[in-house]
Amino acid sequence: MTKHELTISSLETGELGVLHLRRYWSKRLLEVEGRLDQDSVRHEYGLDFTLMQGLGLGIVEPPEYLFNRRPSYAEFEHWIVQKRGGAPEPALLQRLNRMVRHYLEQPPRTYPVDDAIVQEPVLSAEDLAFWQKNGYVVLRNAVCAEDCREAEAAIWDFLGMDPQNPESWYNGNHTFWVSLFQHPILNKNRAALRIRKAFEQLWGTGDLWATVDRSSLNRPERDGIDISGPSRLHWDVSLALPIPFGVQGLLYLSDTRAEQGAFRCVPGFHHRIDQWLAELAAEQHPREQDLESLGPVAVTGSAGDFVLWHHALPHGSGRNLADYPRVVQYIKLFPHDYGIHPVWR
Ligand SMILES: O=C(O)CCC(=O)C(=O)O
Repeated sequence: MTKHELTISSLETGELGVLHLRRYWSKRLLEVEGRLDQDSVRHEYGLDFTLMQGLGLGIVEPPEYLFNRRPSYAEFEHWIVQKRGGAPEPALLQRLNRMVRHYLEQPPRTYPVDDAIVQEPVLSAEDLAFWQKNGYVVLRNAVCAEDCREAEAAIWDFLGMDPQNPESWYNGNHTFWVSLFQHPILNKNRAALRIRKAFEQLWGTGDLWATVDRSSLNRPERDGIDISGPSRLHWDVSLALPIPFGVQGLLYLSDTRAEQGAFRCVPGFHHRIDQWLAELAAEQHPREQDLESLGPVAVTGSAGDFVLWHHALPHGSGRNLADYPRVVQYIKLFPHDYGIHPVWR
């Protein structure tokens, strides 16, 4: 089948007036039919990503909806309004459209921006020194206990499980991830001021967008079966060089001990990843190496603590060998122009 040349430009809009949205819709529909020339649109990946996050939709549900329903553009816009409980308000619309134009006109920027001054910082000089050395840091009490409890309850409720009844944890077909996106308490946590400030400090800019990501509920292992999700160490970023600066994050919604499936990462690996990659033989795929031998550590925390890590660190969850699930919300704040590598390695 011949690949289709995209005819819709980023500047064409519909009722909502959101730049690039019509092109995004068109790309996904061509993709379903196997008619999208991926190479010609690779450079737009960061734009698609930011637009979907900025609209408060995330990157899981919109492609799913488009793939399954193949709607007209008007129907897609209607679905967006329903999902987010209204059209984007004027200030957001303006910010989104400014972002699209900037993305199309300006090359990516190098982060972190070192000379930026963040008002009322939340990470201390010691925290920042720890971050520099290890590539991760824990922001204590990022979210209050009540908001954690409410978010945890929303997740239990969504999964139809009872936190007090372990039998209910294993009844359905839940594995690890929780695809609950637009819940008000999850949105509230995404907007938590201390979390925003921490990301601002690390990126060196206040012009950040928040992801609308999944959550997870990591149950204790049962009958020796490992049900702990991404416990294999991995990266979520392309390993094509240069790897741009990037920060990921997770919020503990329940207290998490090391043996309770705590987050794990290899401290300091961001300093040596280039060298490590260079030393691999051509036939050695980096993602298939024995990453456990690199020395991961478990990062524990109380409900409300937020873990930030440099995306060049191999990381993953631990196996839950305790007696209560680990419940986590993933939150990442990022600038639209940090230069996601167009090639996946
Ligand atoms: O949940 C965790 O501890 C790890 C999450 C993870 O591996 C990821 O977000 O890529």
